[in-house]
Amino acid sequence: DLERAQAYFDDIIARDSRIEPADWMPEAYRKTLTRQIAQHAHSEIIGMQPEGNWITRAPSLKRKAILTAKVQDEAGHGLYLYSAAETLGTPRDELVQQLLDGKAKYSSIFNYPARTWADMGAIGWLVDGAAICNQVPLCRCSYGPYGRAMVRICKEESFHQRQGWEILYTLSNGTPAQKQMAQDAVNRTYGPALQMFGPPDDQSPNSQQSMAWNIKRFSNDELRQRFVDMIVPQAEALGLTLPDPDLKWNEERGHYDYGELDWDEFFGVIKGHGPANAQRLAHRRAAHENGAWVREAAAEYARKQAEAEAQ
Ligand code: FAQ
Repeated sequence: DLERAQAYFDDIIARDSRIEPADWMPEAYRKTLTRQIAQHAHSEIIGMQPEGNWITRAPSLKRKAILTAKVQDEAGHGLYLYSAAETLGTPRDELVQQLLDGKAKYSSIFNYPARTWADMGAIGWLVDGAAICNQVPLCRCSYGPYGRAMVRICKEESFHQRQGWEILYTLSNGTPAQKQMAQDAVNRTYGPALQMFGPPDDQSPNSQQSMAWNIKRFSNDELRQRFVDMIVPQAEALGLTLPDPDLKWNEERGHYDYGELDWDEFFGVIKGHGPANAQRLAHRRAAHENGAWVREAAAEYARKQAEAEAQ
């Protein structure tokens, strides 16, 4: 029977069709998707912090309203993704607990502090830009609930990227000090944004299998290259430079060459040693504890509703 189930699964993958929650799937497929979707959800929730930190200091009412909306979108993405992850069988409170215990990864990028208002621009342009590049192919992920969640999330990320670009454009065309602030933010964010695509292909243990299962459609390095090719002309339009002396057009390859990234730094950050890891987790734990009464109230309400219905 197991053989038949495996053959059915293999056939769905070979036809580039979709696996749904009630379908049989190999345990390793379930495990890798639970890891990736939960890591993605945690990233959205932890990713609210660098920007949430700037809401009270946004330079105008309009900018404050826009930033508040963006951070709310990230919360929505996180909850949406936890729901997609739950369809694989691990309850949300267990996934959240893994994050609070420091056992689950979330994107390396959110372990860097957001130092100035210009970081709101650089995060929108580069971090959301990298997120879109990585997530558009995930709309075609073989696992139905994840692929469908990605469609809506990508639409919102596109708006996020445009708002970041517009912040940088305004600063870049402002006073010399504002332009410098924009350039400094880009200088700080560029390398870590490129590392969002994950380790180089030859150090990426999951890529090959995830691509064979149609979870990932492109390798980490392929998507990183696509992102670099996309942002070079955008940086020119902004009047800003990218902090990489090796960045240059390669006629033969039809792509931009770019310099080696600091992979020691990357592996340090994902092991928990980045500049803001401890602060991000401490803040998330405090928020979780402060929200305990909401969970208790919701559970009590659900209990009373069920009791009333049973009568
Ligand atoms: N940071 O074998 P691979 C956002 C881990 S966008 C931390 O290559 P895989 C929007 C990896 O999990 C950011 N850990 O792994 C937003 C694995 O862990 P393991 C979130 C990383 O899965 C914008 C190990 O290293 N987006 O939040 C990173 O095939 C602005 C080996 O790596 C997603 O999560 C990293 N950068 O490829 C919010 C997208 N890279 O097995 C707020 C979905 C790798 O040791 C503000 N995820 N690891 O436990 C993916 O596409 C994939 O999981 C990759 C990694 C491409 C990230």
